Amino acid sequence: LDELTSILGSMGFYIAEGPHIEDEYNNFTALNISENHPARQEHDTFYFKKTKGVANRLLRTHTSPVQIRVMKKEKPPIKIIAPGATYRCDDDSTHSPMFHQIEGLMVGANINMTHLKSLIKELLSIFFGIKDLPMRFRPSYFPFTEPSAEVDILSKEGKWLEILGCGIVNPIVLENCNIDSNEYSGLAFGLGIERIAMLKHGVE
Ligand code: 2NM
Repeated sequence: LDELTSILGSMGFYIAEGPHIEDEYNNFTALNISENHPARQEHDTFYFKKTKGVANRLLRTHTSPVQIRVMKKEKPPIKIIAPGATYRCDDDSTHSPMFHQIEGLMVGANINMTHLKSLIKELLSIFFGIKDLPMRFRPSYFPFTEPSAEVDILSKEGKWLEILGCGIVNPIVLENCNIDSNEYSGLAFGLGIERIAMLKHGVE
């Protein structure tokens, strides 16, 4: 967390924080994750008991609700990272019910895929300390970005390892936060800290 926040801080990103207890709107609805999306069902999300007249509360399943809160409150240009704990109702040898993420968000005029690609390449090259780190962008899908991509890096063993997800912020998400999508566009990325730490330090 410290290494990644320090690299991204030197690139001009500000740290944003938010509550770990969120509501369904900030965690799902604002992010264009529909009512019947699998991630919303009880098995992945820790829900609190429902209270009449109060929005349904849950433990945030990603740090994206922090970006939603910032976009609702601030005007572009926005350049933030949201590091912190996230929670999913998933517990086996490869899943921990609490883990950490860093997500980044940049909103401004004419932000596009070339900015996203150069930013990610710079970030991963510095973090892994490898110049010209072999990297590939694979087309992917997230409800909150369009287009979306997953990024792989080539390990010393010659295997491609999935390392992060990213994309251009879906205009629907900008509009949900009252940001004019004709005037502004955004890039976003998210990665899991435990996973990237294990890869860097060779932990199985
Ligand atoms: C990811 C992948 C792609 C993301 C999008 C946003 C927001 F709020 F701006 F829409 N926050 N984070 C994002 C985009 C996260 O994680 C794998």
